[in-house]
Amino acid sequence: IKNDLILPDNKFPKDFLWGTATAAYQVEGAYKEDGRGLSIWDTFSHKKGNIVNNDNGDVACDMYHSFKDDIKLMKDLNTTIFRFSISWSRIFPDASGKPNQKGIDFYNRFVDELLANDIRPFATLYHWDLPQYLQDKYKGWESKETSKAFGEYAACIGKNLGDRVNDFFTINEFRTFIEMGYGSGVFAPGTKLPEEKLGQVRHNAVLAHGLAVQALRTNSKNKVRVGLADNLSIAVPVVETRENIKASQIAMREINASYLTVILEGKYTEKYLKSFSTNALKYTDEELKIISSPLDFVGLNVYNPTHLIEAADNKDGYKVIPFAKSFPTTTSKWELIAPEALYWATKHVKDIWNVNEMYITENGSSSIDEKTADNKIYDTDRISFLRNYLTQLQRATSEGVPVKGYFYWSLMDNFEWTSGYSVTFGLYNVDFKTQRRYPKMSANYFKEVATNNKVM
Ligand code: GBH
Repeated sequence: IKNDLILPDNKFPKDFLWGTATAAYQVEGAYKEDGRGLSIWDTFSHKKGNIVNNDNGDVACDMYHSFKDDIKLMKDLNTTIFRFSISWSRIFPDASGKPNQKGIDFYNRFVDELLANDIRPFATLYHWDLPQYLQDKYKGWESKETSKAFGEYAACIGKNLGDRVNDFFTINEFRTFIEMGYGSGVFAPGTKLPEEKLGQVRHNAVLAHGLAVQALRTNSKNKVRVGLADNLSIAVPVVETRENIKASQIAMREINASYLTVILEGKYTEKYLKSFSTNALKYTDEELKIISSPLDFVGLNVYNPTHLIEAADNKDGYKVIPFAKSFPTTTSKWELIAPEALYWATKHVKDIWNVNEMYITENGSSSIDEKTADNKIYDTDRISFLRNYLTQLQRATSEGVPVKGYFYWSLMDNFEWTSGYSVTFGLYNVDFKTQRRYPKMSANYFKEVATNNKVM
């Protein structure tokens, strides 16, 4: 064996940031503490039959109490950024419109602890836990009153945290909480609306995003930076020919028409508008301006591609190719393993919309995470997943795609929505009886990546 072993040269740009992510309802627990009001996810998960094993987030990872220790885990991983979400119903528990100081104090303590540990906080304002009173009073996102309330909540967060938190994401994954919460009804609040009515819900949510961008900027003491965390639909050229790549760009604008496209372009595509009958979608030019308020960065949650695209000589300019039945997935059937989604998502966003700062706000794998007799978790499938996805992200950054940081989903196992605690994404395993955390082998892997700033 020669001594001059040449190691793979797959570094990320210098200053690239590494971190992990969580969301309030999935980790905090303490659902009645310090004046927190109920959210639609409390109501939904307390109803029998909605969640696997009838699990709920009443206790979850109890991060409300354990955050100091959990921040140590972030340090152990050598990460320097952390993405968390704020529970709206801790801040505005009820219809009185009065903010709850104890809720604000919790996030003050949490943020101060992150800063004391040199971890830069990235706060998400909405990760699906709508205050129940807004659902009861206005049918939640079916009404623009909820969009306005979101603007007021953002103003309050700006006032209270905007002196120490510099980076905000408004809304996490429009597509998921709207299509599943108000379309198929399998997520909270469990509403089932026809497509024709869903357009208004989508519009009200992107309007809320725009109002929050403005409110955060005007109410924060510092010059805060604002973006969103979108699980954009991802068009991948089925074969990477010039024609297919072009076609996938065309597809990309269309399949994201109701969220990212309108936010970045300030208008709905013609094709999208044509899918509604006259007056089904109520909006004004003024609202389109608010929706497209300039952003500092775009966050992308990337797990799987949604469309495989081939060039076609038809009116759309592209053709959608079906996913093979045998397409590989993680333990979650929706999570098709296609690392190139990370490359194409970021490259398309740069090429189509000229976005010059992006973060991967979520990416991660659900695995079986079986424990060996000596209590170890050799989640080698998660390591392989990460290596392959990060290789594609490195491919993008090495070509100049401006991705500045990556948040692994998730720091630790947590309440995985309708799957309850049966599906795990964490780098740390959580024993939900004792609340003890155990590093999986992937935690060591991720630490190597963060330390060396390269694919390992
Ligand atoms: C993200 O959603 C969420 O932001 C995060 O909270 C979540 O924990 C993480 O991913 C892992 O899931 O069960 O077949 O009906 C990712 C997009 C959309 C994927 C909804 C799961 C449910 C499919 N998610 N989807 S199914």
